[in-house]
Amino acid sequence: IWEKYGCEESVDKESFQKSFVRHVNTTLARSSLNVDNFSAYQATAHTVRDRLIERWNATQQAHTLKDPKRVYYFSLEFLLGRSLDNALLNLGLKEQFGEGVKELGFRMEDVLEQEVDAALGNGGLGRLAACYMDSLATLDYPAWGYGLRYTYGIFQQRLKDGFQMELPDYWLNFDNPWELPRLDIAIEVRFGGYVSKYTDENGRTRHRWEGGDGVQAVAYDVPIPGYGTKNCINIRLWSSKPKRQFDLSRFNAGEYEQAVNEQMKAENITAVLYPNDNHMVGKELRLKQQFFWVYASLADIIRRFKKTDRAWDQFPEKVAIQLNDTHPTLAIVELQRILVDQEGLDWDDAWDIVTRTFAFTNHTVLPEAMEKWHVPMVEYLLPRHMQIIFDINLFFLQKVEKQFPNDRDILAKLSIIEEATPQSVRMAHLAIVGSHRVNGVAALHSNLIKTTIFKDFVKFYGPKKFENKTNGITPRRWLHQANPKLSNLITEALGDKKWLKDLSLLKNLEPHAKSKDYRRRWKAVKHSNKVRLAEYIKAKTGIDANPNSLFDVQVKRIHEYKRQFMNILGVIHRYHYLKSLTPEERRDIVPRVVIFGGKAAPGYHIAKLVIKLINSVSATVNADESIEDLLKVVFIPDYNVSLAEIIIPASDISQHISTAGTEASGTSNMKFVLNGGLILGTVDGANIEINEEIGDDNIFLFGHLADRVDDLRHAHRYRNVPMDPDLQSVITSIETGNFGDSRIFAPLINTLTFGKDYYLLSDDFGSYLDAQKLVDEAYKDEDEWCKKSILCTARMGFFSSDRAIREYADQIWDLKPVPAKA
Ligand code: 26V
Repeated sequence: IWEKYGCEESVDKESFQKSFVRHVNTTLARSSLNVDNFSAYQATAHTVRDRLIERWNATQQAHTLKDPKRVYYFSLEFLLGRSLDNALLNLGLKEQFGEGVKELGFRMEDVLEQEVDAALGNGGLGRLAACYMDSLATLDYPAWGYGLRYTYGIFQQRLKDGFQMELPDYWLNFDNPWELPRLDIAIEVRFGGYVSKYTDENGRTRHRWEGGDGVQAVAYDVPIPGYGTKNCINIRLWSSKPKRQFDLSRFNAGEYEQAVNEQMKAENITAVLYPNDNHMVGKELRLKQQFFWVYASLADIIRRFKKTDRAWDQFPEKVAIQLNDTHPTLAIVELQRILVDQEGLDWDDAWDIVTRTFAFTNHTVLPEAMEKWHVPMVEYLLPRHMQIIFDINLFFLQKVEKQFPNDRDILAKLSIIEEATPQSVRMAHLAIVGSHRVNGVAALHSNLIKTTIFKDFVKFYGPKKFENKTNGITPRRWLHQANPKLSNLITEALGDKKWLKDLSLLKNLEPHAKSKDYRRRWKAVKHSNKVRLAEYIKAKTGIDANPNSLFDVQVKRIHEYKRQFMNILGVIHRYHYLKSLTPEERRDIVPRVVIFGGKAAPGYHIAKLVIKLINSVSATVNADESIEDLLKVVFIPDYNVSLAEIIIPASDISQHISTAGTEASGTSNMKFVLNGGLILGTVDGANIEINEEIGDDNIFLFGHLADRVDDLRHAHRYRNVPMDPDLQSVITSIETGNFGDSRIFAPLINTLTFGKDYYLLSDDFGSYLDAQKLVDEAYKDEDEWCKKSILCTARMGFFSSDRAIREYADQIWDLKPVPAKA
């Protein structure tokens, strides 16, 4: 019977329609008379889901049979965006299903628009995890992601009078066809309790973590299909639920309401994604999320390992765990606890297994983003783990002392415990000590961590433990899916779609930059993408963005270090300049639409003021008829993955202008250039490597270098550095009230004065304006610009997440592909 019925469902148009109708009638319980676009989306999604599940099963079965080493990617954030279009393209079903849905009376574009984003992440770190899952699946690596299934993803952003408002993102309002609930996979996680000591049968002193309150972690699996392979990997997201068993003694004691309330609290743990990006807030619930997640994930991994009856010392030969930033660092402690307390291994043997298992990726050097947890809080929630952390630190510092006798200074610097009141656990230190490899995410960043925040660790371990893995992006979503017209034009030039699996093949586009006809068609694609974005802008903001203008884009989280403030101050400068021109002079001006998008953390007041200033400038400039179409300013609300897919293909120039040394890598810079957009940027993060690949002629770099930053900051603090005069006049203009009541902007303007300007806007403003002039000049020669655009795309092969994942697999995980059977 299994053989007879277990065959794969076919994927032609007719079988799609059959399945669509069946899902409408059964899954949705609707009649054919009652199908709107949303139901059509659901029926299509369920049809695709069925195909995904077949592949998911085949892949997991192949992996179970072969029992290869697996990598587990631990990330608190997976910023997946929408799944339907991606799944259709990766499975190669877009055409048949598109035809099928059309004959049923729907347009695929409308159907795709119905899906809400899975927005379980803040920004770069979460989207990187999503790109890496796409590459792991595409390259047939045996991999799983582990994360949390937040009930509320990143908040939705609305604007009210130009101010950001946050609304809850209740994304699970309707059923989510992209997850497979595994209600049978439930793991009890505990908090609190106490540690008891005992002597075992061999006379050894042992510890046991006992008592405490339990909640359940329930698994939800999210299938991730590879492109051009049958392989389909899994992201397992945990959701917190009350324990099945209530504490009966509480009920008997008449504490019904209290007992029920406590059970309800269990659900809080995975209720909400913390909306901070690059800023640590020491909330107890956040620590609970972290422990809940790593405890359940490790229990799951160990259950799988134990099925194969191997000795513990083989664990690192079967399991690699990548820590996406410090958020999952407690996994190091939890594995040590399991091995020592539960499995009875000696401390040193256990620690050897632990350190061979873990590797750690650092994503930021900003001091305010470094995770630290107060010792009393850790002690109260996780008493045994706190003891183990102290022991890990003790044994580590003993080794440090041996290597550097009588150097108290280095002990204090390297210690996992920060000696303040109260003491804190420095999670990055714990992650380094418990991992065999530490990596940064772009060449400059990886060097910086070795010479700044982790330099004392390099003294102790030597440089080899620290390496670089430059980030990458998936070309499937960020070109093929987001920019289908460009994708087709590329495929036509290259003869086939192989480039989607080997992005280095894009280099064969270079000769086409010389073809006038190819350039014409390349330009036409960019133009139609700009028309699409202009329509979106009109619909959402009412602003007319002329697609014949230069589209200048900065979309990313709003943060002082990313300097959206500098961008809008530059816009004001441009506005004044335009107003000073005579009609003849104006004829020579390239019209610009300056587009902003991005969310500010709800508690980050300065970032929120930047949004307000952008909207105030937008209101003034757009209403000023005297400058006509020469300048428009747009803030697109609620920037997210789906919006990025519309915005990025439509940009002529995008801005990546962080203070040198502060943006670890950036990944949207890669997305823009891959789509033939030029970049205006500082010498920071991956901009530097992009420059190396695409050449000086195709990028606009400006500003001070990272090695100057300390001196410049010092000067602001202790000397009277005059403000750049152009910047001064822009500030004066704001203060005069040209953009509304200036009093609200005082805290923002104060960041530049009073001896601060921590992000060095004044120091870079002159060269920023110069670089902008070069952009204006270059854009006047449309044909030359188009050549640059083609060369940009052609030279971006290196930045595929496939390349990045291969480097991780070969150099950190020692992982080999295992193709699922066709
Ligand atoms: C840090 C923290 C600190 C504690 C509170 C919550 C929270 C949430 C996220 C993070 C991660 C911040 C680091 C981050 O997102 N870094 C970005 O990582 C990208 C991928 O490597 C990189 O391209 C960006 O340059 C970097 O800012």
